[in-house]
Amino acid sequence: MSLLLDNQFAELPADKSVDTKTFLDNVSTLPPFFDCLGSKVFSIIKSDINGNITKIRAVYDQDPAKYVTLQDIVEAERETHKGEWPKVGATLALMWLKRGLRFIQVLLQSLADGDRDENNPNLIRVNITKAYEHALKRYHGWIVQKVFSAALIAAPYRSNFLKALSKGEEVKDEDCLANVHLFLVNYTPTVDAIYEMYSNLNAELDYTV
Ligand code: EIS
Repeated sequence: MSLLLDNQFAELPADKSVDTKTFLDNVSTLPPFFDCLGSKVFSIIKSDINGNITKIRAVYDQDPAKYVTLQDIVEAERETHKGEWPKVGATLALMWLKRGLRFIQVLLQSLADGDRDENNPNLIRVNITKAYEHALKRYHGWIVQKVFSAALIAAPYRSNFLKALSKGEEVKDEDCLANVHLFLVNYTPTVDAIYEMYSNLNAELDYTV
């Protein structure tokens, strides 16, 4: 059994709009996964991502018929918050959430592609570092980059990580990675679509935390 395939993301429609409810249901399945990673440092990340999801859901729940797609929310907030936007509300929460989602995407893709440190084949630090440099590093000042370094040291071994993705069962690497690959089929276009929306609406910010 594969944790990822139990939580397969929905296929995007032709106009690449992301249905808010389906998206929230899909991403809500990701945070519990952090619990099987062990170290406390992952609880910081889990609560940050949970906070983003809660914020977006709170806006959606106010008026589900109005906020059918994620773009509906971002555009409505642009009208309501004017000067403060986009550093406000669900727009800000989704801006950060999509970076965490991109991190996960690049990490999984790198594992599926077989990127490895030949000297330490059971470590996934090269994969994690690749994901971090791609998705998050430029938004982090030196203190948060130090938190990243701590997370890197606490990162699980490759074998344990793949086992966690297979819900604790011993599954052959190639079977697990085939599932990762399948998961990415809908996941990657969803993350891409959110990035594209932020770029089209000029909603992206590049301040550091
Ligand atoms: C945002 O956080 C809030 O999310 C947002 C709002 O408050 C805004 C205000 O500016 O700030 O400060 C947070 C930032 N979030 C900004 C930092 C949190 C800790 C980050 C630690 C870095 C660790 C990097 C990852 C290392 C992981 C190793 C993995 C080993 C397996 C399957 C693993 C998946 C890991 C996924 C990691 C995603 C990290 C996401 C961090 C996002 C971030 O940088 S609001 O809140 O608007 O909702 O109120």
